Amino acid sequence: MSIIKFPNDFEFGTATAAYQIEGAWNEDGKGENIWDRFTHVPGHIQDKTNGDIACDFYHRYKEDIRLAKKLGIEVFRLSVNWARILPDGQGEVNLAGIEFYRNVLREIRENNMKVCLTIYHWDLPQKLQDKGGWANRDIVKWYTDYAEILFREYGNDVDYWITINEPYCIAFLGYWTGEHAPGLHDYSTALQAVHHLLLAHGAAVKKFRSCNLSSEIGITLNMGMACPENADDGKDVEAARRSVMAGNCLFGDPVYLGRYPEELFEFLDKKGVVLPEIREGDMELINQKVDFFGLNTYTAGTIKYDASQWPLETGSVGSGRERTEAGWEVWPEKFYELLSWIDNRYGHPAIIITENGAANNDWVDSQGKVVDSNRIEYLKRYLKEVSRAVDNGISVKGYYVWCFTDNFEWAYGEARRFGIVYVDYKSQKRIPKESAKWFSDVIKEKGFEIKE
Ligand code: IFM
Repeated sequence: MSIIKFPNDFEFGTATAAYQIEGAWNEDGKGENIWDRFTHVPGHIQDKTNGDIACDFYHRYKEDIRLAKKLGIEVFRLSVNWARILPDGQGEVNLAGIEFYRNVLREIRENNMKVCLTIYHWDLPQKLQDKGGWANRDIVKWYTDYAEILFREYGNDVDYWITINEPYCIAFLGYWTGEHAPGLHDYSTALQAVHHLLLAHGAAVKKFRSCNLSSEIGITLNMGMACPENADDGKDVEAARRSVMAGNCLFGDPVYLGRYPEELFEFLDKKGVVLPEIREGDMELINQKVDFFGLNTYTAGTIKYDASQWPLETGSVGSGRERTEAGWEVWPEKFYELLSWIDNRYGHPAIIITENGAANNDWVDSQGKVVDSNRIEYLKRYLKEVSRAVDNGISVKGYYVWCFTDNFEWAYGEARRFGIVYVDYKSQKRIPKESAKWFSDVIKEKGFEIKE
């Protein structure tokens, strides 16, 4: 048995996002967003559910926030639904929306938790999508105007501001594979969207600095390490390298180093992808100083060369490890490798793990308990690697479990449960799972025991 210990000022939290929990999709003046539109089209969501009600957080936020407090959560991460603030995405402000988030933030603070607020977690107002969404460069202004409203309204009531959650998923799942809203299929447009997302991030950070707030700001990137299926095959090795460039460097390099990975752009150019239009001053705008690196990570990849996979020619194969219910391999050692890769490449940034967790086949047993031992095991193994990173001088400041309550898991609907609190979607009853109790003890002790 060994003891894993975290520093006293290490912050433990939970994370969630507006569309996934709020419901109230058409209440109190909220406008339609791309996920409202997308989920209402049959065939888009695997289990045919949608986020119209989700966890009904809009009406039950007090109950949920108090439960988080009871469990000892230190940071409560959530996001703002853009169309609740600006029903058309720009122009007239919906005061009921402003009031809603003011009440939510007050409730979190009154319960002595810190607030981590994501400005954009995938729910673009439909009116802006009608104008091209993230493919239209005007979105940099639309987004910055929206962010400025939040800075002015909520300012220092937020401890950690996150500009954008996972630009990779927004661009590539939304504009290339079409699994996510708005459901489009064009690689070059996705790449252009990446550039606009990063510009919007930079412009918002600049605006934030001009507001003279004392809170912190950063972006959340989803990253993972990849290794070749066959380390002796040069093509597999190159493919794995390309996968890291397209998944990690494409986002981290412009934000931290002020440039796109040239080798990747050369490769894509040769494959016929239209590279993004980059204007003078763009890279400087993206390359703003940020206060922390928000990292979401769940698994790692084994990559082989696959000529049929245009344009990257990378194929993903399994490595035989255990998988969570999301089908993602449990590979904690790669978490450590990723943290040290970020530390080296981006000059020792302060890192907050803004999401990590496991989907599990959870159900309520005859005693009314949800015994999610696999999730506890996953969290133990991943947190052990976080602690190893901290002990080795990597600046990891916090760790947020994805997610607090079970919630609407995008294209998979309600079927994939990631929460440490079970939600019965019919009755809206909440049941803290065994993992919530375990996590609560970890926070209390700033550590836990693990069998070696
Ligand atoms: O549910 C998502 C979240 O919205 C973004 N990061 C990954 C989670 C699990 O898929």
